[in-house]
Amino acid sequence: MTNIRILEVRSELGGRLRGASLGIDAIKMADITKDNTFFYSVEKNKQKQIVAVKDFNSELLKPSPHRQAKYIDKIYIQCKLIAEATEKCLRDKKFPLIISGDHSNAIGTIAGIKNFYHDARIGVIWVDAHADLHSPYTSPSGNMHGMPLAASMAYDGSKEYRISKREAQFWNKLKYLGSREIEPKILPEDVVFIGLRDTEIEEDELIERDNIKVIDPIDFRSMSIKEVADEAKKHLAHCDYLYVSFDIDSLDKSLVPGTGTPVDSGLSELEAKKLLQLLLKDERLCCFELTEVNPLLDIKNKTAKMALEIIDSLF
Ligand SMILES: [Mn+2]
Repeated sequence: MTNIRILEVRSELGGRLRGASLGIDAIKMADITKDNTFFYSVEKNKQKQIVAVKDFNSELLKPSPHRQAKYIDKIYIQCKLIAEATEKCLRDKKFPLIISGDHSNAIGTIAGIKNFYHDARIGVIWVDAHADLHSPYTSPSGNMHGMPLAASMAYDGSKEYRISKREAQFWNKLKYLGSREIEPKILPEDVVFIGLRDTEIEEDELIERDNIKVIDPIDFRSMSIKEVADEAKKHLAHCDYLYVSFDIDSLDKSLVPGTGTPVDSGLSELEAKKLLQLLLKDERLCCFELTEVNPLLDIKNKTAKMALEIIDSLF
């Protein structure tokens, strides 16, 4: 793929542990040790570009007043900026390659895609150990990196926890950010999970109720990677465009110690590369996001090196 623009989105406001904002720079550090650096090759080619989106991570120095959706007010502003940058990228006919801090940023990415392709059906391939289907009403932690898909699908879930009026207002703003009407940006039949293996009951209920397609580790061990990619694409055959959201924790825990919530039984490096290569070949693919690399939790930059290897093999 040649005509790309890298969007650096450093926000880590939605994370549980600190450090995901440093993921992009750790990936760049891993790049510097190579002969043909990926980022330089992007920069020197005028067709390709790198753009940093403003972040609000300094807000983390103060506690958030929002218990059920930490920093939701700032995350809303952040996601608006991400949406604008993503939409501009598509308008400029550049492919957005988003390297992001924590996964809550994907609310902005999806809003930006929807802003640009407002009448189209957007298929989402969520390559992640987690479903990210929590809402402020169901989250035991209040960390918003567990909520981006719920926001994009306008899911509230079972209303287990009470939330404040301000939290409810901002949650509604996030749910409908990038949609013209008060309607979900993403429909349940337009989502495929790959590598999902660490969910909570509230999320399982939604997946079951709305029959969301899941290809879990048991499935991808019994299928070839090509069959996994084909099945995902077939399930989304009715969609006009595809967005792949790649959480580094979809890989096995042993390969990616530098991420907030590592889980075992994940993808191998080869499986991830092959899978993403096949998904990225689809002509409908309009955006790719890599997220949740956290060098503060890493061992000698292993996870950032892995992320770099994967991006380098794709673009
Ligand atoms: Mn995630």
